[in-house]
Amino acid sequence: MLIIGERINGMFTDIKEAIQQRNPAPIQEWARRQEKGGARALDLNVGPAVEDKVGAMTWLVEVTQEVSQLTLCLDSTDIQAIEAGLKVCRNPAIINSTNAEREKMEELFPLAVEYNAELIGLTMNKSGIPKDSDSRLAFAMELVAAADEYGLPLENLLIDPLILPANVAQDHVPEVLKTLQQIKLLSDPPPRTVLGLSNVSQNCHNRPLINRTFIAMAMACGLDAAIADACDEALIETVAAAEILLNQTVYCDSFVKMYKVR
Ligand code: THG
Repeated sequence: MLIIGERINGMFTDIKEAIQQRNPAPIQEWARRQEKGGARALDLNVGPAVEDKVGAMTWLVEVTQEVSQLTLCLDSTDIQAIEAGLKVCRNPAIINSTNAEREKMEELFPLAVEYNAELIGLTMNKSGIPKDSDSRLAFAMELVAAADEYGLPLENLLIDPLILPANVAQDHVPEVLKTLQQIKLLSDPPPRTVLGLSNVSQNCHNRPLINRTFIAMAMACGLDAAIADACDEALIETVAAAEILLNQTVYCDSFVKMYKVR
């Protein structure tokens, strides 16, 4: 399981302020903490409140790279901000994200090819997120077809079936699990899958319990990566145990420790 640390996101007040003041310390501290926790990539999102998204994303990439070699996941709906981030990334990045809308795909797939980046494709279009797994799967198929059309290697495509908060969209949760299973039947080799895990528990009680229960279920349905709270120790332990139980890693007594070391 690839854990992409979620914490460098302008939706958090400390990150928003750090971006406004161009203060690298909180960004670099969270980069270190997430890596120590078990993250092997870092999501970078300037947040909704920032005016100069291009300048902010460029700065986020630069200050994060000063302290971390991890893969950076450039999270923005602003294509200019994504491209600015790609320009300063030392290592191949993850673009987060395109949806299945033609206008979006025709900009973001060529960008991913040009920068040898991985690309997250959301199973939605202008009309929003569909409820049932069949409609999510139809968008997944369009994303797979676009990878072929634009020459993006299928290994570089990650499909996100989009999980919503369980307290407002409870009936979506099993549909997302079903979509994860079905995506694995789309092609051979199948595309990989990713989720923004913490969405599932927004405004719910006992968020960590909901998050770690859901990630174990999603892993059993084939989930490959999650944008998640890498500093939640119980979550990382759950992921390590699930990898053992799914026979994805060889059992050893110190499997939790080994998960972080890898
Ligand atoms: N798919 C993809 N990318 C994504 C998401 C997704 N990026 C953003 C998001 N969803 C994943 N990241 C987060 C980060 C934080 C939270 C949820 C998802 C979160 N934040 C607290 C909240 O809203 O309650 C903020 C608390 C605070 O302000 O301190 O839960 O689905 N591809």
